[in-house]
Amino acid sequence: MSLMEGMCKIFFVLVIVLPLIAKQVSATQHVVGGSQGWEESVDLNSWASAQTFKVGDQLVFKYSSGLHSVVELGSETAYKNCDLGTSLDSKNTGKDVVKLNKVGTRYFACGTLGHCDQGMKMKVTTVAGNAPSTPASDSDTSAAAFFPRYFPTFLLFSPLLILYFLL
Ligand SMILES: [Cu+2]
Repeated sequence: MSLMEGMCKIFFVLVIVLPLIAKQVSATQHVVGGSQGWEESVDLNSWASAQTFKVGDQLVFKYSSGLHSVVELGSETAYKNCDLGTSLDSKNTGKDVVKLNKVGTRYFACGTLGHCDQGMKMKVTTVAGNAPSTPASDSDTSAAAFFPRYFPTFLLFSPLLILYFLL
């Protein structure tokens, strides 16, 4: 194998194979409320319950800046009572990104007077990165659960690998 050939193969792996692997395991961006965005008219908790939020994913709140805002609340009680006074964080750019960096439940509400009471609030539960959306027992986190998840990737790569060794 010539040096040129070797370099071509390395180039192939770096440019074609690695980005595909990276894409497969990359985080998901969830646009809150779907196409309508962070709006009073959207049933935000219905939207949220249809999603699977994994550690590393991001929430993107899209709305008209000045009309709404995003306030993160620290507890279920604050969430239930729309107690915005004890907020953990507040954003108002109209395109706010929140990273879901750990497993657990987080609470968001609109900071505009009256909006939270009208139902503009949402609860988000984040699960572990490679776990299914329902809590898994220890046996489920083994190769048996891992393999089906990554099987499409293997299928995708096998022709590429065969091609690679034939070249
Ligand atoms: Cu609002």
